[in-house]
Amino acid sequence: MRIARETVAGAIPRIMLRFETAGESHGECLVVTLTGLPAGIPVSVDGIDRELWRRQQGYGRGGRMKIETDHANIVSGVRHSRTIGSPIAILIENKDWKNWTEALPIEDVDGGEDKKKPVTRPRPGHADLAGAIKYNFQDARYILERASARETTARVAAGALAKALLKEFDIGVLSHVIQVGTARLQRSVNWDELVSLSQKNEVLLGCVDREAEQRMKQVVDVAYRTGDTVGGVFEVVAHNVPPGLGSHITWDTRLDGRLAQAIVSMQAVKGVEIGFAEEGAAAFGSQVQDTIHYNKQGREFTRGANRAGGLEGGISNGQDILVRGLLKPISTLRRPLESVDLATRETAKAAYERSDICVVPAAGVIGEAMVALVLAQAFLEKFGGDSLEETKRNYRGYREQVKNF
Ligand code: EPS
Repeated sequence: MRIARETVAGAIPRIMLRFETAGESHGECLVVTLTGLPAGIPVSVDGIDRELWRRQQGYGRGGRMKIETDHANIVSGVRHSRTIGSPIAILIENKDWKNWTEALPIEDVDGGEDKKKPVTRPRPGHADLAGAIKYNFQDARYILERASARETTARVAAGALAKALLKEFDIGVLSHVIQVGTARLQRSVNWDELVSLSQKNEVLLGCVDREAEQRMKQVVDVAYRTGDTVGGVFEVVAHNVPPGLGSHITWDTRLDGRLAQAIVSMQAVKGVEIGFAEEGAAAFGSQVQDTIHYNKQGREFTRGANRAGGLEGGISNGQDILVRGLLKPISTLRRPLESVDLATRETAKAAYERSDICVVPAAGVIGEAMVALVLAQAFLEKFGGDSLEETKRNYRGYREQVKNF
C-alpha cells in the first residue's frame, strides 16, 4: 500500500503527444485516439480524407482497395474545425466488414464454428506463425487480423493531425518512392517536386521521375505475371524543421532513434536509413561529413551538403530530415511458399486469399504520418503550449534566440 502511494505521489504527470490505434482488418472499424495536441489547430476532415486516399493508391494494390473508401469520422476533440485540447478520437469504417460478420462475430453463436475462416497454413514472413505460437491459437486468423497493414489507415489519420500542427509552423512532411525491386531513382529530388507529386490525382508508383517510374512499373508487372510480390524503398522528407528537436543527452531522446523506431514499426518494413547512411558506411569520413560554413550577411550557418539527413547527434540541425524505409515484398503470395499445416503438421502450401503485389507508394504515405507524429511530439516537448497561440509564442522566442546566436 505504502509503495503504491509513493509511486503515485512520485509520478510526474506529463501531457505528451501520444496516439493509440485499435481495430482489425475485417472488423467493423479502425479507431485512433490522439492526445496532447494544443487547442486551436485548424482541422479539415477533407484534408484527413485526402491523406487516407493517398495511402490507398499505387500500382500493385490488391482487390481490397476497390472495396474501401477510407473516411475519417471524428467523434471527439474537434469542434468548429479546430482542436479543443481534449483527446481526439477518429473512427474509420471497414466496408469489408459486412462480408465478415459471420466469420468474425463479437459474440459466439450456435453453429458459428462452421462460419469461421481459419488460417492454418501460416505464410512465411507474415506474423501468422510467431503470433499463433505466442497467443496460443491453432488458427492464425486472429493474429493476421491485427498484424494486417490495414491498421496503418488509423496511423495516417493521426499523422494528418500531426501534419496540421506542423503546418502552422511551415513544416512540411512528404514522401516519394526511390526504389521498387531493382529499379531505382538515380537523381536527387527537390521539395517542390514532392509537393507536386503529393497533389497528383493519379498515382502510379509515387516516383518524381517518369522514366524511373516506368522501370518500376515493369518490375511490378513481372511480379503480377509470376504470382509474386515486390518491395522497395521510400523516402520521407521533413522540410523547414527548426534546429534543436531531439537531444544528444540520452538514448531515448535522440530524434534519429525515435524516427527509426517509428519507421521500422510499420508492417513489412525491415530497415531504415537516415540520410545517406549506406553510402557513408562505405566511404571515408572526409567524403561523408557535411562541411560547415557561415554567411556573414545573412548571419546564418550553412552546410556543404545534407548527407547526414538533417540529424547530427540525435538533434535536428535545420536541414531537411531524410528518412528512408526499406520494405520487404508482401508475404502473401499467389504462388505460395512451403509451410506446415498447423492442424496436421504436414508440409503444405501457405494460405492465400488475395493480396497486394506492391505497396511502396502507400508505405511512403504511412512513413510521412509516422515521421510527422514523431516530429510533432518532439516539437511539443520543446515548445509546449496548451493553445496554438502559446506554442507559437514559445516558438517565436526560440527562433529569435537562434537568429541571435
Ligand atoms: C493485408 C491484406 C490485404 C491488404 C491489407 C493488408 O487485405 P485483405 O486480406 O482484406 O485482402 O489489402 O491492406 C489493407 C486492407 C489496407 O487498407 O492497406 C495484410 O494481410 O496485411
